[in-house]
Amino acid sequence: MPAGSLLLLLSATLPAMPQDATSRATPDPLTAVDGTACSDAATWTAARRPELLELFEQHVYGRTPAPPAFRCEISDQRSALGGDARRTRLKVTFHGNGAELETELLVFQPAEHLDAPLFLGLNFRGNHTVVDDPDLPVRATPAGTPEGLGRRAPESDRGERARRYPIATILDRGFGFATAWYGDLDPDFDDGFRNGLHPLLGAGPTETGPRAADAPGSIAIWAIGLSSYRKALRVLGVESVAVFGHSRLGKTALWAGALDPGFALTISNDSGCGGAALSKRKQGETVEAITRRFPHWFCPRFAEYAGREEALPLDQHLLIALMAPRAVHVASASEDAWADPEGEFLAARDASPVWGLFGLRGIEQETSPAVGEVTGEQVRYHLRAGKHDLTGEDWRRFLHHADRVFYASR
Ligand code: GTR
Repeated sequence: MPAGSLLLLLSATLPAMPQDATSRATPDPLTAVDGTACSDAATWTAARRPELLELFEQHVYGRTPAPPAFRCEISDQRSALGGDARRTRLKVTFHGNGAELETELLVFQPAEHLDAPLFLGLNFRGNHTVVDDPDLPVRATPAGTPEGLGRRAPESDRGERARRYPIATILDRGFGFATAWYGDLDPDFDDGFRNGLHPLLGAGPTETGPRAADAPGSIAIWAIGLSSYRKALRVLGVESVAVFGHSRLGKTALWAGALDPGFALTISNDSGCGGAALSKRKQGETVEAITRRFPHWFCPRFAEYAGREEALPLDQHLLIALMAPRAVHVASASEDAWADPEGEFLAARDASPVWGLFGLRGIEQETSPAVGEVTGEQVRYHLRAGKHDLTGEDWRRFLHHADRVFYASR
């Protein structure tokens, strides 16, 4: 019997598969807006990639301002982790439009391998929360709120988030680690875009009326900051960088990876709506829910799709596709329904055909791996048991993937 008839017979006799497993996210990553089929890597890169970037700029994150000017200064460099690491506090001062913004990048490098590839990501509560180190200044505010701004965080915050960042293990595995507080780049509340990098980039409030529908939100600014930090790391001899982020910072890592081909590996952890999860499924957090609570993360136009996701001319699998042919890793947690783990898997799966054009393998299985399992190659997905969080198990998967990307011969 020809394969086609078998398929027909099967579909006639079996109950319908759940829609997720059979249907593909739309639009098709390989068909350009004008209908051109992109059947080779060169056509995809020349025709499809730029229009996808443009779609995300217009409808989700906002247009990307020119990269900000910055200067770097090593404010403190010393041995750490019992001599196994060199720890650097790099002062990165952005300037533009007559203003300056001072930020700090905290960098750990294996002492014997200073040009090691490195994981770069933003953190939620300040560099002093990432590691318990009495020599680090407590300089971030307790939370990105108007009330918190300018208020010093308590000493007890030191190392408060260290469990999320297994720095010693990361270094032991031959990688560096760098992080900066996201609130330095743009405080995480809606202030009309007067603070953070927005005014320096000419992306602040307008005198003449409402912001343009495609004016960049906070995710865009955090992503641009990550790209600047990647470049700043060259001062310390680092050339190969993986960008990572959890939750809203996972959304940010994806947009940073999409914008900046300098990131060899992009890691999204539990990024959910506006990150790796498909918007049109409307599972967990919806466009309405996210733009109501966090309008400042996105460009104003994204809110127009609240309750009408089907009208979006894109979906988040196309954001993942923008990483091609570089490596991308999407991680979900089984109890994190708000981030729609299934929608994150489907987006990674449906981005994967783009890697095929480059002779690379993405995710080939139709259905999500079981809890505790991983799937895929250059596009990889894992589903951890448990809640919305960044855990040792997530890092074990990221390190394994980074081994393949940066140390293929290991
Ligand atoms: C939630 C938000 C999510 C996610 C999360 C986080 O409140 O709904 O989109 O970004 O915050 O960043 O922790």
